[in-house]
Amino acid sequence: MRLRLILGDQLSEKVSSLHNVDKINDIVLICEVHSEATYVKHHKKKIAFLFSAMRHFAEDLLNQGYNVLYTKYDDEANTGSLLGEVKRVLNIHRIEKIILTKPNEYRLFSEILKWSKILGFPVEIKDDDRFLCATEEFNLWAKERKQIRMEFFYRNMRRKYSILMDGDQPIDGQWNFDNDNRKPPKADLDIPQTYLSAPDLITNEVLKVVDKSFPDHFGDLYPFNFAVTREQALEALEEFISRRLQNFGTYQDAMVEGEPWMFHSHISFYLNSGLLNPLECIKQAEEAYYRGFAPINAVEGFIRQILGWREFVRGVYWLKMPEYKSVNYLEATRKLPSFYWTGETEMNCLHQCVSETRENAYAHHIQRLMVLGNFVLLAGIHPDQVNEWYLLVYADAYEWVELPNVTGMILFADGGVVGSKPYAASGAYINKMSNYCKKCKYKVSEKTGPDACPFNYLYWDFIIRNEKKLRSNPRMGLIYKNLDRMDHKKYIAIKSDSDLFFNNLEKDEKV
Ligand code: FAD
Ligand code: DLZ
Ligand code: SF4
Repeated sequence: MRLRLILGDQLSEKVSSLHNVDKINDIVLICEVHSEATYVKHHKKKIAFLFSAMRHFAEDLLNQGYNVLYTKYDDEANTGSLLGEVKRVLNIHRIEKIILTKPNEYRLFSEILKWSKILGFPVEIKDDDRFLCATEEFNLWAKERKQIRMEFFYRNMRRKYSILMDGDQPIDGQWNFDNDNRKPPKADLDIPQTYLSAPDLITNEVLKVVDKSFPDHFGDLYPFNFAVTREQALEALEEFISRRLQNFGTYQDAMVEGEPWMFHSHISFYLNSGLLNPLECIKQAEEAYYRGFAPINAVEGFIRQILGWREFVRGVYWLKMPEYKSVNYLEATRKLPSFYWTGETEMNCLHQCVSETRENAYAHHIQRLMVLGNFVLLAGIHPDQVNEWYLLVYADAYEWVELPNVTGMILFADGGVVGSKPYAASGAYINKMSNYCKKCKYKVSEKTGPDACPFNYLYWDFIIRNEKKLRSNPRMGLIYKNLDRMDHKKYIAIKSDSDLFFNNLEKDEKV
């Protein structure tokens, strides 16, 4: 008899820990535990989503004849930790071996590596083959290069899986159609509603538990409409393909007040927890292109996110951990402003993005990168503070994907592993790609002074502050030429506006 432990983000019958399972004799253990629910204070919706998805998955396995042991969060005997729950099973059943799929976070992986010694039991950790690029394969690819870049990794992955390929060339003659994917939002965009699923009995029970047990966690628990089963997640995917994929590329970078979901897919929660498999999402999008249902810029753009970015950041995570967690190339030191929790700021773009994050446990990529991320980069917030925030506010957040996006993509704290230069931008970018500035107290057209958009002077303050580290970056040359030509009066105004802004931030005054 073997004990097969399934973690909350491994909810797939095809997960490697279930390979060659003996349905009758082996025990499948799934448990809701305090340690995993609180290692950061996850958004309430994230906990509710995972607990409900775990319960539905366990029920599904039971119906198929598996021998499932399930620990509910409020079970009296619940020890509160994965190790404690495993020990409870070992005390009662004659187990020969524990089998699990490698956890996707370094923290838990290193803990579990010690189990065999602690328990005096064999523990077999199998690779997570739900990803399309094995960590060894990524490490080999990275080792052969002085510098790793997502674009070249992605081309290899397209070839490997023969996705959107014509022989060994990309179809339509281009690997990447990003130039067509930067349209600002039109005024009369007709944006379809996101997938909504009504809570059933299981979900309602979970919602009560979360409401009662995690009152001090961030975020709104209600309304709760996530998919919680594989069938529902497949419906969500199908809705995306049929209703939003056509416009995914064109408006990929656009932001509209009151429209948190735009034309994105909203499947990251389901992919990262195992309800959806990455290749099936890629294949469905590819098929939509071949059926003439969606244009190449949309389909290629969507596929690049999953086959390219998602696999690339996971590769970087395992390549660079554990050192990656403590890098701080730009030596950022400030603490995260309180408005990242409350949304109380006069900067309308940040107010909108924080409020939507609190309501939905979701923000789309450009909100995460160019509004929320841009601000913490320009303001020099310490990477630990930023990482903690991103890891707990989003329902799709796990360290393997969150850390490279935060430390690498938004903060440039890795000195250029994930991106070749910082994604710093002034208010002009946000104004071009959104309608947020229209209702803002600040004026995006003003560069300095009390009414000026803070992104405008903070952008130059960032460039000045980090000159030593960034001037030699070939992609920053033009920016530093502009700085050299800057009028002295403007330079002084930028410095004094920024100092005043940071002083107010420090005093926790409303900015
Ligand atoms: P779409 O825009 O529809 O994209 C489709 C899929 O592509 C996503 O579901 C996701 O699986 C994948 N994808 C897209 N961009 C990325 C990326 N940069 N890295 C990895 N996968 C990507 N994604 C997470 O899944 N978890 C996180 O914790 C997370 N944290 C992020 C933090 C920051 C600072 C930034 C800039 C990005 C982060 N992302 C994260 C990536 C991306 O923003 C989300 O995957 C995306 O917003 C999820 O929404 P969607 O499913 O509608 O995505
Ligand atoms: C995120 C999460 C939460 C909130 N709760 C649980 C849980 O109670 N039980 C569990 O097995 N997993 C949970 N998870 C997911 C784990 O944190 C995740 O498996 C690790 O972080 C590795 O990616
Ligand atoms: Fe944001 Fe500046 Fe626009 Fe206000 S003016 S919404 S702060 S970019």
